[in-house]
Amino acid sequence: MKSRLYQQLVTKKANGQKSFAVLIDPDKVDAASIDQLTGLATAAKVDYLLVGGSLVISNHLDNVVQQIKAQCNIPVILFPGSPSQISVYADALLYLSLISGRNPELLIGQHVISAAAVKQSGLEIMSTGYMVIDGGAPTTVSYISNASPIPADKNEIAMCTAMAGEMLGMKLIYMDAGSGARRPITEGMIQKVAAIIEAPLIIGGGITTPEKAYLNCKAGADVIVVGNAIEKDPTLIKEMSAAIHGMPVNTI
Ligand code: 1GP
Repeated sequence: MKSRLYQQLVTKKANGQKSFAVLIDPDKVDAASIDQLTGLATAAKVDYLLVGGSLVISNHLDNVVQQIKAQCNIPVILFPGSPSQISVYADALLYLSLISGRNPELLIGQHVISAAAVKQSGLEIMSTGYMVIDGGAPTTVSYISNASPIPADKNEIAMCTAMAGEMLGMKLIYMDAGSGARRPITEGMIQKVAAIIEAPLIIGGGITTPEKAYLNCKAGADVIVVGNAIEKDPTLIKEMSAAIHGMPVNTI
């Protein structure tokens, strides 16, 4: 099984190198905005482009991924809300199991249904313990998943959930306050979870400022995912990238 991007994440973690992933919602882009985003992302040295969302209505995932791949060399990682969101043109797939919830469909059910197609896709599969943390408002992921998020102040629950996911063999842990979360995940929770696991830790949901991205990295996040804030202001990519990579903005 392919493991290039996963190995890269492990090496970066060992070297204390942080990564910046921009989330692209296929419903919210067209040819012109993809063109602009890939240009800005390349210039800002974005590490990964995540493509997907909890609810994707449009039917042009393949086109979106192909256009991104034609315009830049940044690895494209699928972040699927459902088994239908697979494109063989991507580089890898976050194979998410919603370990913070108790909805069997999102823990294992949908995986069984899509397993053959996922294997045949030839994508690099990255098993990911996906943990939704309460972000202060119902988000699409919390509604669609029909599962309660982990309360924002229950660090112990987050720690034990991440530990269990890792011991079950999940290679990455993704803590997400949900797209557009009012309250992003606290540094306290990130710190506790990062200290107890070895797997690379992905953090996202409601990160709108470079300062917050920087603090999350300092607390132990390995990959910072930003979607909404960049949809609203794509030029934020540069400052976010500088903050995450620990470099002055003018050197990017
Ligand atoms: C959501 O973590 C991602 O799944 C990104 O969230 O859109 O709020 O940046 P935002």
